[in-house]
Amino acid sequence: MKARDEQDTAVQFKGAPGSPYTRKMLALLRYRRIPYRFLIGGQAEALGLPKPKVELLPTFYLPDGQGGIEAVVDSTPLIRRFEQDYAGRSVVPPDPALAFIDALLEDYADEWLTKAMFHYRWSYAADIAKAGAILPLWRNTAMPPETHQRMSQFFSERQISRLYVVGSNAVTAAVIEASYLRFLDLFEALLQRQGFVMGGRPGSSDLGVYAQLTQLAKFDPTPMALTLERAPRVSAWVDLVDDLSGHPAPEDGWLSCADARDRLGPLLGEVGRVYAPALLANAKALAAGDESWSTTIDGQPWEQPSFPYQGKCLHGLRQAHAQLPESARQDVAKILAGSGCEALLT
Ligand SMILES: N[C@@H](CCC(=O)N[C@@H](CS)C(=O)NCC(=O)O)C(=O)O
Repeated sequence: MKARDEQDTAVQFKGAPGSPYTRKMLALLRYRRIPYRFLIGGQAEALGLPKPKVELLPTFYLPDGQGGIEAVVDSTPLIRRFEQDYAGRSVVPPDPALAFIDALLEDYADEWLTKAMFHYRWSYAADIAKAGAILPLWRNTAMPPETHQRMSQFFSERQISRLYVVGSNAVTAAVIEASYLRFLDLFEALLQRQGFVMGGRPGSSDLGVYAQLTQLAKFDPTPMALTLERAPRVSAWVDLVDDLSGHPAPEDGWLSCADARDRLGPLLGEVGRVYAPALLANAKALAAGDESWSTTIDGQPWEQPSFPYQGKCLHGLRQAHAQLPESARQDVAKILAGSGCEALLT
């Protein structure tokens, strides 16, 4: 009888190991000990599950409140929905100021670090060859060789043609790579002081960072070699976060607001150096109706198409900041002072 109940209560979702946001949610479900059913390839369709409005991985199949099932995408709001739906082992710090910093760093990982992930995977021959070979097989390891060949080619060409979407191009490549190396140095230094971005237990920012590192540090040959050589602790950390279902999640494990500036200041400085100017220039272009924009990031030229989703990210951060109690806004101001991230909030 028990097996049937667990099957019914398990949250169902579709994803792929090569999708960083899929890995983000897998790590969340394991850490929070939420039973899940992981669907790959065409399994969701075979089960007659609904299609999401925007086909993105991961896709969750959740109650729609009218007795039906709806297809839901986007890891950041999903993490917050599961904070409501499931009790215990929260990944959102109880301190509102720290929760805001956690959300900002999650966004940096989801929307900036992912540029390095996509750039390295579809810019270098060794990385293109490996991703092209493996990604289709993660949908179905039993596919015939000719199908595999065809899908490898199709997938590689499609993704290479979409590099411009994340802003990876000849102008920006050096900025992206330099930013990733700085991130590695900063995170390697932080891991010598604490086990997670959010202190002694993981926050949603840890899941965001882990998500991109599952590819950058553990799959794509070029950044993987760079990461191992330059940041062995970062490489080791990814393996630990793969499955934190056994982590004690101590109530007093969260980083204190008092320590946040000292511990997270350098990383927030990197966010202010690269992600804040990108978000602001993108928002300005969207407001003006421009299809693309150019600006200076890290003292170098940057140009890319306008990205409506990142307009929503900035709006979401500003809204979350505006809803903070006055004392928490003051704490946030202290933590962000001089990082360059303050510009996001004015
Ligand atoms: N903001 C979304 C991003 C999801 C996303 O972009 N997923 C990628 C795979 S990692 C995807 O489905 N891309 C569209 C495609 O490749 O067609 C999240 O956090 O879940």
